[in-house]
Amino acid sequence: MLSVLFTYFHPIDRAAIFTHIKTASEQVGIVGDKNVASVAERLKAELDSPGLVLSEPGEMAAYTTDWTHKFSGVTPAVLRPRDTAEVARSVLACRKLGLALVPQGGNTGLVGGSVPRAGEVVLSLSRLNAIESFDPASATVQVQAGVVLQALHEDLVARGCVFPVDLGARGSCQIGGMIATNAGGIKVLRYGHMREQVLGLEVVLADGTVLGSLNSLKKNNTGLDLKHTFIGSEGMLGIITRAVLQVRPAPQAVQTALLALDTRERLPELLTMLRERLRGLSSLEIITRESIALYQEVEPGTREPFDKAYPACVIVEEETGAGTSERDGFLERLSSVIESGLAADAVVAESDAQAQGIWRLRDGVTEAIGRAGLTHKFDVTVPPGALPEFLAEMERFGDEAGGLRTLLFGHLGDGNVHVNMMQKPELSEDEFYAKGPALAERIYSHVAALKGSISAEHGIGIAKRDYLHHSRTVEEINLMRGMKQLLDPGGILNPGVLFENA
Ligand code: FAD
Ligand code: 2HG
Ligand code: ZN
Repeated sequence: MLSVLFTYFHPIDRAAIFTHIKTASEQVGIVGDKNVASVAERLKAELDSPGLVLSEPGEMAAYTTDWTHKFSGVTPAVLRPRDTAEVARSVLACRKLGLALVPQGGNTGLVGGSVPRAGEVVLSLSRLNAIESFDPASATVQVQAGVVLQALHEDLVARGCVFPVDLGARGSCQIGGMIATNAGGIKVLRYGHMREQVLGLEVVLADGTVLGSLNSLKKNNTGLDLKHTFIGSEGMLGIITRAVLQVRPAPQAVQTALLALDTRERLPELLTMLRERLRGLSSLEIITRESIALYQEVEPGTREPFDKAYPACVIVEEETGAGTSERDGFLERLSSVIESGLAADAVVAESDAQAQGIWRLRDGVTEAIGRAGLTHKFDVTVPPGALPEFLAEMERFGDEAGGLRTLLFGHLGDGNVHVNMMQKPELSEDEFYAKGPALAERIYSHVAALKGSISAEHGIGIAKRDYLHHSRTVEEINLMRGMKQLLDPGGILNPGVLFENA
């Protein structure tokens, strides 16, 4: 049965969530520490520019705890340069004073790489927030690193273009942070990760050198493509200050539907069929029952999207041409999926507002997890054929660990499952944390045996560095270490990220 979606989901105030997180973060240990205070004073003396050096605990609190509340640390100062030259001067000042630094964008990273760990200075890119130029002929945009993703999306609307990377943290995450983590999101299926969008970069290196590599050509085969060294390097090889990005023409129409599945066993067949039938498939996301249940608990009043609670729902989005016949084609294609028995029911959005209602459920799950409590987060890829068994195994691992609630959702089209194991009330904070290493080892060994990846899109940070060997060979890790040594011999850029003591 195909039906049309009305207002099923309760809206979440995204801004309030992020504000809540920032005000809830705590600043520890700075006040009264003479050494720390003198470091800040020395930085101020080196960097004489209004608003560049923050050192008041209240001003710095938002920069020292991450979005998950799992990672936080102390810092003597937060540096907020306004342009590339000030970033370079900040790096040189830190070098001179023997200080390490943590580059920070929107602080929405989920692997602990964006906040200080051992008294590093935080270097925030937030004030480098200009969309500098747009070139319609080459379909490129040049931006500073601190541009917030949503601001770029909004800017491009009037130009009839889109920047095709999208993710739930769009209101806070920054282009520089997204490049540094090679962010994925909900449109990788059609458009790829950040890596596929970046044409050129400007990067400040650990010795203060500005590496201007702002290529805007699609074809430029002139030796090593250095930008790839920094894409996904998580702030440990250089500080991204500018980027040239490819943009795409805005799709003429976007069709969105929510499918209800009465079994997870046939997910691989569903994937195959949707890929085959929906040639403009742009998103394919899965949300399983327990995740929907959590969202409903965190947002009381949220209605069940279907007449009964199915084991899983799948969001399908297709980019099509405009017009009634294109939309009818989408409905026909979906009907054939339901007739095949691979989906039990579907609701199709009749308007942008209804499509947003569907997406609110998906974004709301991540936000609900962020608000509901402490979570062990795993962001893995497994071969799509292994998905049904993998999902069941994760629930078993969670149950066997005890005191944990297993929440499964993610980017189905990429085989990317977000496994969140959330603290149940009966578990103390210490007990919850104590379960982390054994659980991680168990999950990552299982993922490695399936030839999957231990980090699909969030990166390694400090949260996963002990498990990197499950997805990378010794030779690969050694080469990465060598690159770190070459580019940052003093180890001042984001030490501890990717490798311990790097
Ligand atoms: P930060 O968190 O500030 O930093 C992340 C890392 O990049 C750190 O190691 C930091 O040192 C480094 N860094 C930041 N800026 C720079 C710079 N200019 N130069 C060098 N290094 C830098 N991720 C996905 O991939 N897909 C998703 O679907 C997704 N959804 C999310 C939904 C929510 C609600 C949240 C909270 C997070 C989500 N994330 C997702 C994770 C996160 O949003 C991404 O990793 C994002 O790319 C981080 O950007 P940021 O600006 O917040 O970076
Ligand atoms: C998402 O897809 C993010 O919503 C976050 O990548 C996933 O919280 C998570 O585990
Ligand atoms: Zn994700």
